[in-house]
Amino acid sequence: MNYKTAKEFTDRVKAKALGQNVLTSISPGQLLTKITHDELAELMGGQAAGINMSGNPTVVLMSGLQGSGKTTFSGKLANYIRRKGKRPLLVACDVYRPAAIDQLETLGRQLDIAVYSERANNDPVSIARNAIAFARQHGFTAVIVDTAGRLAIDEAMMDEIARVKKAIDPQETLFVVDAMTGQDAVNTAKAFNDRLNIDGVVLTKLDGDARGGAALSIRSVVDKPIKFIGTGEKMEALDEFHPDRMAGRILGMGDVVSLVERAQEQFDEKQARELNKKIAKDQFGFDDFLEQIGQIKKMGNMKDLMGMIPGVGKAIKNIDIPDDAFKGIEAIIQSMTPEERRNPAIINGSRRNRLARGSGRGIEEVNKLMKQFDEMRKMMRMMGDKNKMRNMMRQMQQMQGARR
Ligand SMILES: Nc1nc2c(ncn2[C@@H]2O[C@H](COP(=O)(O)OP(=O)(O)O)[C@@H](O)[C@H]2O)c(=O)[nH]1
Ligand SMILES: [Mg+2]
Repeated sequence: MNYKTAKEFTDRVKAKALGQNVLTSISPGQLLTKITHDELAELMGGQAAGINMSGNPTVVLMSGLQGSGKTTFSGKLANYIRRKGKRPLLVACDVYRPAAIDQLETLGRQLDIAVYSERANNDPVSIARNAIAFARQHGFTAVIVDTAGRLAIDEAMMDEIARVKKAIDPQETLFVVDAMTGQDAVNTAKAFNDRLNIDGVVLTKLDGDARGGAALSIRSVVDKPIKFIGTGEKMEALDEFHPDRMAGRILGMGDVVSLVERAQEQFDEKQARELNKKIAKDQFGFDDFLEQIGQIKKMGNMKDLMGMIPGVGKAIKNIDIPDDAFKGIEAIIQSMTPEERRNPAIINGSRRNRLARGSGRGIEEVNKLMKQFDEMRKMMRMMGDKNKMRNMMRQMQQMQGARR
């Protein structure tokens, strides 16, 4: 990304982050991730940009280098447009390789979508023009023109596609680019946009390892929306481009963002302030602990929540995590008298035995909880630092959930 864009971006993230409340159930790092995510999504266009289907027929022109996925995408788009109620015609304007026409015709047969080609004609401009006339005559309401690409940008290719565009005046000129080409994609996008004034970008091969940083760079250099992404060779693998999902992918942060959103929904500022006061006065007791657990539980199913933490989702996929991960802790706390909850220091050996019997959880579990709680309070006292403490609590609670 260029320096100016990057600088503006970080300034915006900074400004937003400085004014934020840190919630009890998420860490400042997670909150920052969320802010960064939202700004990234904004940078990539905020909303998903649709395709312009006005015009009868709607004409869409494909452009891009060879191998970027133009022909594949043409088929996917025809399929997509048909689902939107149009009657599409695919047009083979890649006249340099007979195999290219075969490829499009195969796709057409597979999808049961008509393909227009002129094998004896090697002028893409007249083929495209003829195809539009053919579409009008035969009641096709959308025309998708697949073109030839070169391995690198060259003047002959640019000139040819510019002439095709002029001849058919499409509603949409799409630039198709392989997400795996990284920064090269930016230069190519710029070259095509300078020459063709494209309407949108299609980022293909996102089913691979590419994180999608190209989406950011392209957007900041050509300022044209990314409209679709390709996530496979199958004809169904066409997705509308959603800036927010792409931002998540670029950050590689699993679903931290939705985790934060849920926490923000559940967050009760007044409660949090009271909690902070108690901690400051070293009055954090089991009732408060119970309340915290309640807050976490409100956020949703334990396994779902854990799955949103980057790296954890996969690891716990096949592990059975009961939804009532806190059940034991809750049972023990509920067996305590109000005095014990307020002042855990009085919970001696005989009281512990009573709690174990009362909760039906066994003395080891009671001891474990007492120990954890004790450590937690020690930590709070020691640090007197609100943020660090919140982290600790969060970690403890997560640990507790994972172990059970
Ligand atoms: N994995 C994956 N492969 C793709 C995708 N789009 C296209 N391809 C493959 O990339 C290769 C080149 O695609 P093609 O449509 O022929 O590119 P063109 O030269 O621009 O017409 C083919 O093998 C396609 O199957 C995609 O989104 N994901
Ligand atoms: Mg092709």
